[in-house]
Amino acid sequence: MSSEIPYYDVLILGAGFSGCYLLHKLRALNYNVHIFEKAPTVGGTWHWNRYPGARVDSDIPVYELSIPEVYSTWSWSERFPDWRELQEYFKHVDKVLEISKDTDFETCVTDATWDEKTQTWDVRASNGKRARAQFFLPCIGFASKNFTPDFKGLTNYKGEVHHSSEWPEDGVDMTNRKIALIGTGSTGVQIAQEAGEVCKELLVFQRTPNLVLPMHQKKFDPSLSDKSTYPEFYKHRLTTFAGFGFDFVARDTTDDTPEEREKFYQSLFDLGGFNFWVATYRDLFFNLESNSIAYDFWRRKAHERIKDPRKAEILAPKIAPHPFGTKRPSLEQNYFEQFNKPNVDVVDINDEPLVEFTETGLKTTKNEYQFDLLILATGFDAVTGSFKTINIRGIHGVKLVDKWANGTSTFLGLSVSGFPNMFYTYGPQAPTAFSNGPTCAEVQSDFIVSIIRSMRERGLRSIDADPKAEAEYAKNINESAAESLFPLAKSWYMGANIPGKPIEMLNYIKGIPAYRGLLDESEQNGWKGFMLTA
Ligand code: NA7
Repeated sequence: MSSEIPYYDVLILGAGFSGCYLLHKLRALNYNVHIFEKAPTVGGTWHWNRYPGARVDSDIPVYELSIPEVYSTWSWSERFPDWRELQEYFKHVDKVLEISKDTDFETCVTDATWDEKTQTWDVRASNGKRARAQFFLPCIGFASKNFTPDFKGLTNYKGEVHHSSEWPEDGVDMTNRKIALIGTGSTGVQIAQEAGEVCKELLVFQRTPNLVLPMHQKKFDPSLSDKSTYPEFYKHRLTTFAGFGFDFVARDTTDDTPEEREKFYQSLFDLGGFNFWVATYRDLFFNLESNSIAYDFWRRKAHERIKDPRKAEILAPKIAPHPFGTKRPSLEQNYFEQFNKPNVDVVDINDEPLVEFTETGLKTTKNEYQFDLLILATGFDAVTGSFKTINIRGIHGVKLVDKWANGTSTFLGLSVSGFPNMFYTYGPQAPTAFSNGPTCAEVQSDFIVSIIRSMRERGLRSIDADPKAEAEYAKNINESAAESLFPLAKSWYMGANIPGKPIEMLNYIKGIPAYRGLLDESEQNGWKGFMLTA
């Protein structure tokens, strides 16, 4: 092997939650491990998502690493911290775990090729950096390839334009601006709340209403400062469906009387966060009638807050746009109240489709709008898109994008047959979008570390997913999706937000405990489902 190309036991892509956790755990086992990171800092998605209002939607301390050296020396200010605080948190992670020491920043990987002769990965970046490694771990998140729809005439528009995930580092002054915001996902909702406070005018172009839930933000609860309770809590987090520390109740919607239901739903709303989504009746995602009951409650709550009946009907329509919770609900603080202002409006683009951009604004089939700041909160080629940004080639030079062209297939949502010694986190066919990020990242990372350690102990050089096991796993993903209401929504969970992308369930939807069961089953049976080579 050329002496000029650095060799690592393990090369990780990305210094977000997973990358930092894996580096820390593998270093402790004396592996020679290194990170290539596209951004100039540690923090993953929180480096890029710095648009106004960007804020996490999992409660603290659920949303942090369970590493004692990190949590015992850190304190938060709020229940749902914003991007600034998350960036500070990652500086702390870096300081405590010394991530930077083993990271090349501003190193955007373009190619990763499995070399059968040396049984290593050959990884190259756009800045000329290159490395070889026995194990290649892309920890690139589920939302690193952003998406701008092919809007007619967009380049004709002469005003200021920003996609939410490429927000200028020194910010954008929205004060007294005439703002158009396209997209009402989590990002659009967060931006609308900030823009509505300071703008001259805000027009929100909505294709699908966001069935937002009350966040109930509050100052950090001082009782959580007792860090001695954290180890137990982190163990408990692993036993809950979405890794949030709370769970569905063991009854169906119609087991309760209407009065009991009303009380129960209200209690979930009062708790705030994702309780109304994943601490509710266990049949929410499986029974359309039950789901409609939840939607009706949600709609009533929304209408209580929106004064203008026209706006209320657009934001919370009589007919549910999709079953409740089958698109990720966002957490809001004063989203609906923004629309009670005379200078904030919502345009239903189903009623008046977008025609084209002009130099000064946008034409729909019914109106022409003028604005001087256009914000695209149009999301991501989520889950699989991150992998399209790198030319990953496995055995016989097969490209990962080609393998997945007609449908995603993975084993256990962390490995792909034909791509030996490659393990990824928080990506396709894992609990990714139905879980708290750090919980999922840690569960998968622990499994990956166990594999790597066990291979060293057994003197093995490479490991690849068995195609039969992979096919079985994909069947499991697709069958569980078919039993649920998720296919009824045009969501990024199903790849349906990107024109031409195969429509398929991209996540494991049976929850963290069931997922851990699959990982344990493989590990306890000598890495069942994998093929090992000496
Ligand atoms: P999302 O959730 O994918 O939201 C994107 C939004 O952009 C959504 O409202 C889309 O409408 C809208 N969109 C997309 N394409 C178009 C076109 N062609 N015309 C009009 N509107 C369009 O991305 P976010 O950034 O908000 O959030 C991503 C996740 O990151 C979030 O869930 C968190 O987990 C973190 P649609 O709903 O598809 O009709």
